[in-house]
Amino acid sequence: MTQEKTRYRSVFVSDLHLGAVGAKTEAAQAFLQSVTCDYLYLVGDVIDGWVGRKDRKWTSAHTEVIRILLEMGNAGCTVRYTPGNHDAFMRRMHGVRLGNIEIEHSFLHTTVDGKDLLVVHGDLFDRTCTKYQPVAFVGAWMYEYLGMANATLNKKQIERGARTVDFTSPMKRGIKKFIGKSTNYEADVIESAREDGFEGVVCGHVHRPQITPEADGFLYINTGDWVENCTAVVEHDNGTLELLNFGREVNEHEKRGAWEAIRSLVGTESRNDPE
Ligand SMILES: [Mn+2]
Repeated sequence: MTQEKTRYRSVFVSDLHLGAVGAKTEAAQAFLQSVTCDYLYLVGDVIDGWVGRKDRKWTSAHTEVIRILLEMGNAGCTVRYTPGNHDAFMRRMHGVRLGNIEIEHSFLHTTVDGKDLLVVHGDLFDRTCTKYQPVAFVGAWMYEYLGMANATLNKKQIERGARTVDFTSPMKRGIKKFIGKSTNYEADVIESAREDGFEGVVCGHVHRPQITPEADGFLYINTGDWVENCTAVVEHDNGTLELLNFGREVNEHEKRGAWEAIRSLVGTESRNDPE
């Protein structure tokens, strides 16, 4: 790739769900190829082992993302991978270091201006995943099959020369919203990280991207996902944390490097719903 890369000190991404039908893998790939950083945090649910087991679902695009991640490690970037519930099989590898790639249950990331952040996927704070796991499994399958039904419909729409539609987004958001709200997810994550002495937490899991400072300055950061929102959190060289949201209207980042190219891969449906 000849395109110039955008440099950040750190990049945080989660919920790529490689292997799942609805994953915006080409967009994730374009994003990862457009950045260079000292630290790349993979904040869980990178590979979808719940729905991606069947061979036909794993495409060369998914393999390509893995290749890019390995390449970033080889190029000197410290890649830190904290698995989530969909890639929980990777948890068995905690403590493993493969060159510049580290796998752990969670990480401490200290920003350049000295803020101690806990980096963790966050499913262990989601009671549907801990106490009511069958609910989480059913939710994941519904999520997946809605995506497949929509893809089938759109194939027919294209054959007929009609517009493609996305009827699943509101439903999928609804499922995620229900899971998040019913378990007080954010509050539990914040409370736990604060008690452990962190000044902020970077998590994923609920597909709700945000950087929200609490009243006491504690930072709640959710990296979002590459299924619904296409988001990443970056730390600039001066320590400023920023949420990049490729699923939203083009904003001041429009002119920055690969923004437009990634957006064109994200899809065209408008996303006004902040969740
Ligand atoms: Mn998750």
